[in-house]
Amino acid sequence: MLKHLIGKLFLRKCDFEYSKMNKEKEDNLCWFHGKITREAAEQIVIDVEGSCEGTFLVRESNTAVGDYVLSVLHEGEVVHYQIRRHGEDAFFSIDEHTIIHGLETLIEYYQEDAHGLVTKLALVCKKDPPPHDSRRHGRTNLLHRATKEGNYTVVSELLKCGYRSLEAKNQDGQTAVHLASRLGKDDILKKLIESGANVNCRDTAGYTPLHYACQSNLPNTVRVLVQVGYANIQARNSETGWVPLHEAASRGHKEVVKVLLSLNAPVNPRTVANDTPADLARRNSHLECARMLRNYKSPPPKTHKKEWYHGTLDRNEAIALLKEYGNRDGTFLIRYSDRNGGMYVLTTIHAEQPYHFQIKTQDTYFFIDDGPYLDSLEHVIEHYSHLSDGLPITLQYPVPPKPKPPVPEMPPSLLLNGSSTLPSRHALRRSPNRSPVSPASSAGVSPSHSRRGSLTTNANNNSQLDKNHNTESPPVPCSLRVPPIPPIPLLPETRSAPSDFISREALVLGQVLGEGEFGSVYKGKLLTTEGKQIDVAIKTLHQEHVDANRDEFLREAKVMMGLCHHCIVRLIGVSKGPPLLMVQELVPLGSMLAYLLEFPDRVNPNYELKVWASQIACGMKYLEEQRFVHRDLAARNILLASRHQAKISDFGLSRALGGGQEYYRATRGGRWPIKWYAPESYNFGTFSHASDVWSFGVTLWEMFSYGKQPYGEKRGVEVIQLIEKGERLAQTPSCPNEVYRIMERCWAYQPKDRPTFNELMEIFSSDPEYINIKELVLESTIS
Ligand code: ACK
Repeated sequence: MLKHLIGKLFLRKCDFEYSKMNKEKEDNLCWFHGKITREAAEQIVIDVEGSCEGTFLVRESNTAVGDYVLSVLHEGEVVHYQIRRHGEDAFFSIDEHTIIHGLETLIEYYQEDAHGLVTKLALVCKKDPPPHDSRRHGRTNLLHRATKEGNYTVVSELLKCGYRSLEAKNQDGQTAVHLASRLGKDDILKKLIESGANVNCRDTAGYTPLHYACQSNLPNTVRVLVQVGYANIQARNSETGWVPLHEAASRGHKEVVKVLLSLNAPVNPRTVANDTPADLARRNSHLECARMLRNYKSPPPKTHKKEWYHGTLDRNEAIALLKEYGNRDGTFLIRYSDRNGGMYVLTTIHAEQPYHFQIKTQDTYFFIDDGPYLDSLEHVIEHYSHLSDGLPITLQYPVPPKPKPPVPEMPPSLLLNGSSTLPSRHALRRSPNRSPVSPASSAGVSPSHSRRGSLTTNANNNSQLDKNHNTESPPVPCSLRVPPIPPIPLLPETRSAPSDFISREALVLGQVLGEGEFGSVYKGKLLTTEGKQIDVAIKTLHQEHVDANRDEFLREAKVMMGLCHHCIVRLIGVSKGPPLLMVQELVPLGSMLAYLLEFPDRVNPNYELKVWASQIACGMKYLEEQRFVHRDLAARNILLASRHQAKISDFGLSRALGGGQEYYRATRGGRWPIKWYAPESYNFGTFSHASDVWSFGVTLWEMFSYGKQPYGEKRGVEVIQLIEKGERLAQTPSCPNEVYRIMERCWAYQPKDRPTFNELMEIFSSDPEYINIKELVLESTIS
């Protein structure tokens, strides 16, 4: 019966006869000797008739499954090269940098030229052609033909007889599984899968069978491949990076898109050109499909942060924890790393080897390398627990954080006795992502702020300094004079309550400026009611922080709503989200601390630093008039609008003073920046304008030391002991004597002995060095 059927197939297809040329080509491929020993290989290469320089054979590796070995004759000796297989597909390499699709293509490559081997390959020691599953392409065989014809009977008869060429590839590098998937021959496909055929192999064009089922709009075939064959739903085309969802979306195949999503395909994978499926659908005018993808809500993740998130941890600490936890393949944790400006890192184990992957953010998404955009850290873990998708292993065993000692209620006077419950330096940092306060930066590593290009000075800065009409403040010295801030036609003039919600549609998120405490800060555009676009900074509250920090985030917005001063970053409004967004004026040069670390040579201690000091004091005086205490005044929280304008930001810890009260008493501890705190704050939890003045002194010290970390590596508890003993931060070489004397006054133990912000503003703006201020400004605008 089989013979008869096959006969019919042979007769109908004249193209089945292979040409002489093909035959020769195939003969040339007969360098494969199966699983022979190293010694046997050497014998064959030396003894073969006509043996010469470059005589070679390929054999199966005896040590690593799936690998091969090339044995080649060079100057009378046989040299052996391991041919490593990459992944399950037919990708191979001898040297790490040259990965080639198909063992036969790899051999051809080294036949053309030595490409770093001891010699180029010449004479073939003839035996068999390489195994099908190692090849890039081959020629059409009976199984291909029967599959194409949809002849289930022939296919099943062939497979029943133990047909050896299940993985054989045709001229296009396609296997029978490719053909069945492309043509929707689902019965045949199931049969092939049942017989153990590989569903994830790639053809010459880099496509897997699932790519073809999606291209051909075959939802049922897609189901068979994924549910029966466990096809990799995230297989990327080796050149374009397209995954099956890109194929379906770009063609507007909505049903297939739905099936893929229902089978847990992530909705936002990215091509090499960074396109998501929705981008491709829109570009090809499949608008309904694009809308469907855009509106798709990924299912809520089943995992929770508390199972694997460790906060700030360096790589050695992380590796030690994984080891402690058994060091099994797929053991993992997420940590926050202070390096390079701060980022989340996934640390996992494969074959006892630790791997670290940066988790980057873009808009409100999280992603690893060229992997899909995912909605939250939890979604990242969920995704990589189902699929390795480029990682060496799927995530399997979360390492939970060790319980931390509770943060003490204030007043923590006990801490003075050296209690170890004081939060660590990491925990005290309010905005961990601002690397300048991290250990790395204190060791002299400055953060990379690519957006901070060369400083743009323009003539306006000069004229701004000459103008003298800030309507809210009394007449101020020339360094503090700026034109009034024009109102943005979006908020009512009163701006008294955060009811000024900005619709999400009016906002366009651009590049990430940096990482805030609860989420990224983006540069963006705001469309005003007048149809204008203004540059803004957009602070986000990541989904994972919403529950814990929504109130604090909104409180910051509420404080800022009531403030309007040129030395204070202005809040424009809030977008309710999700995600919750805070829209602020864009302060183009970013944090003063980063600027000091990055461009110390652009900052003159007798000009810029004194101008900024006077502006900070001016902003703080205004804050005092509004009866707010800031509680987090530090160089990291001062932003620079230009080299001539500093602004106070980060009001997350700020509090309003109640009627007639001179201080605010905190009832809870938390991540307190102890190194910036006055004795009455760390001892009794009281915060006043005078305690802000202490912090101002520490900020001055940071400025005049060009971004050094106060008290170096000392821990909070040690700093407290030092202050209590009467010691203070030491004068640094770049700090003028008269400025250091001001700092010392700010650090008077008794609050009443410290200068006021009004006095500080006066001191800095009437500094005798200021006599030449105009010339300095003029010089800087010309240079
Ligand atoms: O030094 P940076 O680039 O400046 O990094 C931090 C980061 O976001 C986290 O706070 C930047 N940033 C915050 N608010 C603003 C703003 N209003 N304008 C410009 N950059 C901002 C800050």
